Amino acid sequence: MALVDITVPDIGDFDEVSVIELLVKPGDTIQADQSLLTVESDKASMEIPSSAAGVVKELKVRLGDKVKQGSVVLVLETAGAAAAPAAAPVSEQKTAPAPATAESAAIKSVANAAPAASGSVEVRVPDIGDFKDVAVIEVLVKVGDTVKVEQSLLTVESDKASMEIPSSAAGVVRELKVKLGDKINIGDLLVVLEGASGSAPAVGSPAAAPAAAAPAAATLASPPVERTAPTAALPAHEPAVPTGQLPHASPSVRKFARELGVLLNEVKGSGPKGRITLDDVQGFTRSVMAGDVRTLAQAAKAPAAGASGGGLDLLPWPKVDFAKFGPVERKDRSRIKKISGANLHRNWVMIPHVTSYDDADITELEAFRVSSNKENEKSGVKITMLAFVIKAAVAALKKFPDFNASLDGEQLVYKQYFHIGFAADTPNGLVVPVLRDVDKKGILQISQEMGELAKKARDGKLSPGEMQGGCFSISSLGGLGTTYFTPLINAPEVAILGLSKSSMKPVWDGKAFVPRLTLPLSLSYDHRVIDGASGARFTTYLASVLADFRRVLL
Ligand code: CAO
Repeated sequence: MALVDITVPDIGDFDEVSVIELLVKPGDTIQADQSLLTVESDKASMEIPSSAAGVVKELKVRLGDKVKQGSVVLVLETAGAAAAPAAAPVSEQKTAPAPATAESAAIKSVANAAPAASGSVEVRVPDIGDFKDVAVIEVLVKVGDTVKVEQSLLTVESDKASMEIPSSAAGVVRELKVKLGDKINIGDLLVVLEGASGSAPAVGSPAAAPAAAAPAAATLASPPVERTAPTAALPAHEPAVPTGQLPHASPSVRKFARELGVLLNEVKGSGPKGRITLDDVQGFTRSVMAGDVRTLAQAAKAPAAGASGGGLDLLPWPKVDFAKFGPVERKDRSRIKKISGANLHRNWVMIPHVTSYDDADITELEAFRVSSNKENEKSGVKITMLAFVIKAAVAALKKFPDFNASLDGEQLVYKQYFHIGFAADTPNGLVVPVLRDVDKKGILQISQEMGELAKKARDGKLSPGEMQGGCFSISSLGGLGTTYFTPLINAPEVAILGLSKSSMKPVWDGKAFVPRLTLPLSLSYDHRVIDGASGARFTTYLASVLADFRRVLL
């Protein structure tokens, strides 16, 4: 065991910098290279790493203290002999690249701002020390933005440090030459500014940052955003940092937030000058998990609960001891039932269903079906009414394309293919195989493929691909009975047709009641996409085609 003073390493041109964040406390076990504190000058912030591993015995600095190279930061109890000299931590020499100081970066960026076409200036990546192929993790400006000299244009990150790249000139962004994820190097073109008003004035005296002893992480920050009231989090809808301004946080906090999927501009910083700390990100995450706060993304997806009527606010499911009332047997639900049940529940809750009911006169069609089956007896393919309804449904989908669409955010996707799903009853539950390109197939082929798919469904041999890509579904209970029912839409489709058992009904022909074979139709549609009038037109047209298929030729 040895007690070791951990001191501030060579931090380049920084003379005296303020401690703005303490990242460890007495009793903490730390690793070599772990960040101990964040310091900040008026231009840049950086994290000071430990040169050794051990347990923190005593902190020698407080928030607001000024430190410089050689200042003792803390006393560490290490397992072995004394740690490596603080000013040249071994791990940093090996792994940490040397970010240029803010001053040197700004000055070098001047040299890299070159006039392009008249009135425009190309801003390039300044000298960023040893950084090579650093990834763009934030683009802070967009085409049309007016930027000032020194305003941060983007944030880049290596495996050890992140830094902001300042603009060397002022003007309006005419072209943005980088995007998220791009890898950039010194001299790469970043933006073309129009109406550029010249390059950055030199800040301080130029001096090269010593490569070997640079801190493990540094952020070349634009002037910090002024924020006062420190709170951990705030309800969504209000970004904590106004759009266009950069949340102020150290690289490790940024990395932590990114790992959690937290957007820093939604987190209110409690550190000096509104800096976002690790605790702020954790506090924000806890609040979101507890439901006290919604992220902007959540708020955009769902209406607010409470006064506005959003949120289901349901009673818990009743818990009943059924055995108290008589003998019971428990069985696990089948895998298909669990999957289809979850899908049906979502569709029922999320889609505003309307069902319209109609009757189709299929007297002539049934006669044709029976005679066709006789003619095709040898083929072994049996034609059922469902095959005709599938074909008639495609004619209706062509006439009313809204029914062949899907909702995608604020857009409707109109499909130009006609794949029809049909609900198949199997011993394990309901599945919906899909017949492809029905518009290009005849009744015999449809019947044959339907028979094959239905058999596969019953045998549990349908592949996932055979149940995907449907545009519209049909659920036929015709072989079983029922008069009408409400079929549930198979999202992301927007409509489904239910068929019940056909029966002879007396129909008034203007002079007398005549017996007609009547097929009950139940059409459910998504009212967000289809209005009631369209629903009525669809079933009316469908019924008319089933009554006389020649209508599709009109
Ligand atoms: N009216 C009167 N009779 C009908 C009919 C209708 N609308 N539809 C079918 N029939 C008759 C058929 O002509 C056949 O008669 P025969 O045995 O005399 O030839 C009999 O009913 C059985 O038909 P089928 O069910 O074998 O064939 P199909 O093409 O109509 O249906 C399939 C195929 C796979 C869709 C069906 O077997 C099935 O599984 N249906 C259940 C679907 C379901 O569960 N839907 C509910 C989903 S929501 O929970």
